[in-house]
Amino acid sequence: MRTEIPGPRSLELQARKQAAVSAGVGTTLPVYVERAGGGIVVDVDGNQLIDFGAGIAVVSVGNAAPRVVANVQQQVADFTHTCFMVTPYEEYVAVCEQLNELTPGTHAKRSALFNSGAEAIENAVKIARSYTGRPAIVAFDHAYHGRTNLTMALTAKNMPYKHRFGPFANEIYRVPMAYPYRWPTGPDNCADEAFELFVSSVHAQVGEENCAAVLIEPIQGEGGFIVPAPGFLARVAEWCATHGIVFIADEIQTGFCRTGDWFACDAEGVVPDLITTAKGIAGGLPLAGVTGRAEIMDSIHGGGLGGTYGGNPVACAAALGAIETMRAEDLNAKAKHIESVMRPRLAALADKYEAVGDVRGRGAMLAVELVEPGGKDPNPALTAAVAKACHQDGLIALTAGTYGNVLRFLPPLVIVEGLLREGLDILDAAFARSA
Ligand code: PLZ
Repeated sequence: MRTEIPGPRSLELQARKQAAVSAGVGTTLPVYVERAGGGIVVDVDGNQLIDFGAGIAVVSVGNAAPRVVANVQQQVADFTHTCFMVTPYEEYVAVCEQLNELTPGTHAKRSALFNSGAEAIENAVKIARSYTGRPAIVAFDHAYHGRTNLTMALTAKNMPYKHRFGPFANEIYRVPMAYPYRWPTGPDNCADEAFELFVSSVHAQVGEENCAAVLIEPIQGEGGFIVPAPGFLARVAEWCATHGIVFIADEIQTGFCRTGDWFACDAEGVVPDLITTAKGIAGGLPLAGVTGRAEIMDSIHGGGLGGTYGGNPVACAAALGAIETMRAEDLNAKAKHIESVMRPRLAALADKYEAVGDVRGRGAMLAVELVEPGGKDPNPALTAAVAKACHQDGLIALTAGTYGNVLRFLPPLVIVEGLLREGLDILDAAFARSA
């Protein structure tokens, strides 16, 4: 660190931001970035911050990853846009081939590309409704699926995502999540009871025959890195299959090696009918996808899916570079290694501080949930204090959770172990100062 955080140059830029950018667009840590790599963000004041956020689970291959940079530079020089719906190009097809190969299941698949996670979700819903001819979509407590009108309706949390932005899209129904730490009768009963509640709620409040899709994050992201009780996902998927309901896995945050597998569903052998991807897919360029069973994806009328920029050639070239990096550098193994370094350190925090109620996650998607000592009341004040202390010492740490009481860690998968350990030392010190 060279200056206080934020430094003088960042403060100047933040003043310009306040004068030019809508106040509705927040900044977690207002240091302005000059350049970034595999785990370090350098700001305009010359401070070097350790990155435990990866731009919210995006730059898994690192910032400005060499294969991404090379592919993008070549593509920008060749052509930047034609619109795939007008005159197509190979890069789009190649990304879809990769998605069809890498996503769970060996059945015939097709993909379509979009620009953002929310847009992928919107399209997955369109596809499921068209295929089934049914209206209802079931989503879960603590879910996050985006900020567009339909995806706000699917997102559970009011502040800041939905507050005053209604009315929301209809035919969205919410059911309880199998959240082991907060399951009323304890974690051991969670999978069974949550599944029974899911089935009875959908039956009583929606009706199976009205239900187009069940949409779930296999590990909930913004909602607080909630890992559903083991077996829950598989049972929900199986139940959907028996009722002709499309099971959609939102792997926008969990996908592309983040959890130590190509997709989080892999760990439980769950094969979704449709899967949405974004974030990690393209090393920081905006790209998203919907991948699914060929009979579902091909049931849509010609011209029914698309958009001006969806599957932009530069973003596709970046994705091909990112996926090549994941394979060449075995980023699944890297994510598992990150977990092996981080989890014991987080467990040690839980031993030391009563306020650390739960340690959870998978691979390089780990979190601690902070509570009031002696119980389970959420402790957002301590969460904010620890995050702030991390920021002051040069660690980019993010919060999450319906109650704002989760500290989540999403380092780039290419981070070197020394930096990872240094970041954990900063976290230790932040707890020591705040807890
Ligand atoms: N589904 C599971 O995690 C994006 C949101 C940050 P977009 N999560 C980060 C914020 O505050 O806006 C996300 C996700 C899951 C969908 C999305 C939406 O993806 O690319 O942000 O639209």
